[in-house]
Amino acid sequence: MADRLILHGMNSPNVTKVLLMLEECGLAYETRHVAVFKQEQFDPAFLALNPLGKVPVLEDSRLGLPIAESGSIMLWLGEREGRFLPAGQPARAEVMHWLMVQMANYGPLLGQLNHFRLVLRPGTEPYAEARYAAAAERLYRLLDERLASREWIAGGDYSIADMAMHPWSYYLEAHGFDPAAHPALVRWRERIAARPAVQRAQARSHEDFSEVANRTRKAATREDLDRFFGRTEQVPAADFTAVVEQ
Ligand SMILES: N[C@@H](CCC(=O)N[C@@H](CS)C(=O)NCC(=O)O)C(=O)O
Repeated sequence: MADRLILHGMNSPNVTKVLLMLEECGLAYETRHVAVFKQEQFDPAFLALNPLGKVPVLEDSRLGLPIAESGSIMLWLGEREGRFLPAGQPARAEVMHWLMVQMANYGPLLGQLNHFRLVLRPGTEPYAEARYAAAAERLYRLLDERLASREWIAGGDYSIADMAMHPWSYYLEAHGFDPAAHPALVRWRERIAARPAVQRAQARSHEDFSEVANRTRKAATREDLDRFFGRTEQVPAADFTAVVEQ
């Protein structure tokens, strides 16, 4: 029986990473749109696939169990296909290292800056915005410096480390940073964007995962948004004075 792959997702960077890998490997796959602004990630059927209630999730008949977390999905596909994840060391360790750097830092910290700089009205949370802007500045700088002396992030060739980083690199301008000050990052971003598989992945994301009709963020109720942004409980105001003085 033919393999069956189903990607559950939305139009977002963590899902686009997986689309990049599926397209680079030339795999056939189906998609299921999860309308997160209408709380579909909390449907019992979806929570059975990923109890954390987040996309992407990949179902692969060859594996027999659903996998969440974009990084682990990419590692699985790299092993499955024997591509974009080097077999030999130290290239394999280097690719894994940079995949983890992306997963542990770029996704979460740039995601927080999205929230405090792009989602909230500017100036609402100056401490949080400044904290994550400083983290983002350091991360964009790190990437630019790394790419100044190499074509790809790790392992010598285009890999899942590049694919994981690429969709997030487009927040550079939206986050208020100057692309001219990050020339190596921009050149790398353009090299990847020119790949036919990347263009196919972006088209597929747009076609399959665009929020449509009454499933868009605009159609979200206050309750939908509160649940999406984790505002269901009152978050107490923080005073760090005592911690600093200790
Ligand atoms: N570390 C996870 C992050 C997944 C994640 O945050 N997904 C977002 C979309 S990009 C989501 O499902 N949000 C819905 C929610 O948090 O309710 C990964 O890389 O897969």
